[in-house]
Amino acid sequence: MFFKPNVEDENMGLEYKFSCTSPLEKAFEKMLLLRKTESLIESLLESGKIYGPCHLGLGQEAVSVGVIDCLQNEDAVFAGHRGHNAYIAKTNDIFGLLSELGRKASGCSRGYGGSTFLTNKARGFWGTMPILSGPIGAAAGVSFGSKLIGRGQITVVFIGDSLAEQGIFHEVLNFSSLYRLPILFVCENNGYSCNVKINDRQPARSIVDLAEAQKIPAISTDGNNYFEVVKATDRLLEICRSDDGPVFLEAKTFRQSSHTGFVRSKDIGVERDCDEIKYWNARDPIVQFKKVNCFNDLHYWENLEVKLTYKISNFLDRTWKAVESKSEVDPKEFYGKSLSDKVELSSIENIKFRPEVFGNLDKKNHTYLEVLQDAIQEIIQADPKVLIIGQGQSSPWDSGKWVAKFFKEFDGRQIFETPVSEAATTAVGIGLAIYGLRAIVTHPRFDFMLLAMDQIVNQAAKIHFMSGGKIRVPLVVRVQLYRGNGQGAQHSQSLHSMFSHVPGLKVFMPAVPTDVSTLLKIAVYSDDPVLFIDDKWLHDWNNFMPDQTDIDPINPGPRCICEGTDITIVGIGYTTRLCYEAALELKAMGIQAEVFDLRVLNPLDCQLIVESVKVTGKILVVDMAWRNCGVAGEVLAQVFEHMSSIQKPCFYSRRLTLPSTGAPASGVQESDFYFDRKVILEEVMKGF
Ligand SMILES: Cc1ncc(C[n+]2csc(CCOP(=O)(O)OP(=O)(O)O)c2C)c(N)n1
Repeated sequence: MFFKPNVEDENMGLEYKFSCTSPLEKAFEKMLLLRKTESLIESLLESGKIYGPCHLGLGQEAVSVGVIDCLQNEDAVFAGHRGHNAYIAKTNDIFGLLSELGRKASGCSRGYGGSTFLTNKARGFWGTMPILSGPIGAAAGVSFGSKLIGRGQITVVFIGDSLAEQGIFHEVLNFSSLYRLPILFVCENNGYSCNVKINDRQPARSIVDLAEAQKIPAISTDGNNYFEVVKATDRLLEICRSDDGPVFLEAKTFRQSSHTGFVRSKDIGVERDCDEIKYWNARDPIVQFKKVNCFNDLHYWENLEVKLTYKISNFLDRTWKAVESKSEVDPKEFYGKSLSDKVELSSIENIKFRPEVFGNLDKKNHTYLEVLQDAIQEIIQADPKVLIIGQGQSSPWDSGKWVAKFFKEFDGRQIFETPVSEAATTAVGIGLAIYGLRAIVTHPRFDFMLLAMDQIVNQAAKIHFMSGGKIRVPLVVRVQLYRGNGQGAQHSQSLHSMFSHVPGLKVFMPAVPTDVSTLLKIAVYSDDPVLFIDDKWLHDWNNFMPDQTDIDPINPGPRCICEGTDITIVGIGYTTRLCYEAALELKAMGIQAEVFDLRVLNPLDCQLIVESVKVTGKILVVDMAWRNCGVAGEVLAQVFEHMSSIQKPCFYSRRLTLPSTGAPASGVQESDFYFDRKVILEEVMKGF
């Protein structure tokens, strides 16, 4: 069903009003509306009136209109980079689309997304995403969320044929089939990826085979024939709605335009095949619609086409004029700035934590691990909207240890064991988060989490920005950092610096046990994605538990854990423990070290550290990770940027980091590779 605008819609006065009332004529009118809108965009591109890449859907209208005609209003739609058709078919928001292409503040993503990031959740269109691997996983997450909440909603995701060449495709199909998600995958197979034919990219088998191999019912159909698309979609949706499992449609079609832009005869530097274009033009979806439907009265449909074309063209002229009159995005306004500046928390007053929301003070004499276990149990029990998904959650060892005590109680309700699919699991977490749940995705190692880098950096960290602030991603990615134990170079990497580089992603790395509880709660109730680093070498730490009642949930920066005036020492994760122990020894030697736990790596606020260096004139930053382009260097840089305000000259500044090599697998080499408290003491003494 087409979306019916309600009174709250922003662009109501600019709606296209359909003339046709019979379903067939209306479908025809919709296809023409899509065609004419894309043609207008093509000419606006040519005249330079709109900016940036546009992947036009000319020639592929029957797929979007056919599929979306079979949906209910409340069903959710995602699409990829070539998403204009699906956007219009689901929302009828042509003003929002054209404004977005014109980078106007009135755009559906407020001018921050452009052609490839369109969103209008109020009308059931959740998003297009320019990275090919984006929409499929987020759609699976929304579908998972709707299944858990029991809304009976179907999620549809439009993908291109090249996605079958990407790992995420197979991971998401596997995940969706396993959890029997109510999702319809629509592969618009137009035979090309940029200028490369499908036969040069994939072996001779059907894309449908890939879905069937995952036990997903699938149909391949003529995507240029509206009636065939509707027939296939109806059949698949019937299965999906009754059986609650995923279904797959391959719609064979052809794009009449080039990959991007307005020159139809060219595709990324090569001429397109004229015979092929001619062949497909004869099978144009609008031509086919008239032919199939003419009942020997082609004349009637051609007349209707002329009338509708006139009406649509007038509407588009008016709409583009309205768009031109709107102001462009404010060049000085960046949502990203506020993203990296502070934590924004959702209303949490209904969630009862003990003894208060932030800062559990009853955790004395417990280890880091015990505090972590207690905190996650408290969160899960207090809030049914919090979900944990990830590898190893059902195992009481390693990654699942934090939920082992209560796993059975919440298994399949709030805690889910997942396949070994880092990218899909993270993508599903993103979908759950944008659906409105509080998702915690957990990864057993940083090393494995690299397979989800795309989802974390390209999707989770960007969606709020690219949607012009319209979509929030309240996702926690909990990663376990585990070193040593002979695990070697692919199971021991501390990659916190790499992730701290990314705006839009907050990075928490608590060390002090009390903070573990507090920061986990802040992470879960932050409206933006947070990487929460669980440092396994701290799990048994219980000998230092100062209360901190004044933690600022909006700006939880570094924390001073030991006061002193002779040298400033900064620890990061596990090294905070070593620095603290070193400070106790230094005290006995008459040196008063001021020790900080950096705690929050992004946003990084070094103000307290700067103040300390003003007094001590000496700083040592200790990071059990690589030196080059690392957080330790960033802390020193921030201190030096404030040098002018440092009264006493800073005559000693050092970093203690790991050697620039992979972690060894041999125990003997490990004890040389990882430094201990004594090495910190030696470094400190160089400053005296
Ligand atoms: C992960 C990723 N790799 C590469 C690209 C660059 N890219 C954008 S569109 C495209 C072709 C996609 O082809 P297909 O999926 O068949 O969709 P079509 O463009 O034909 O509609 C490519 C390679 C990208 N956006 N994302």
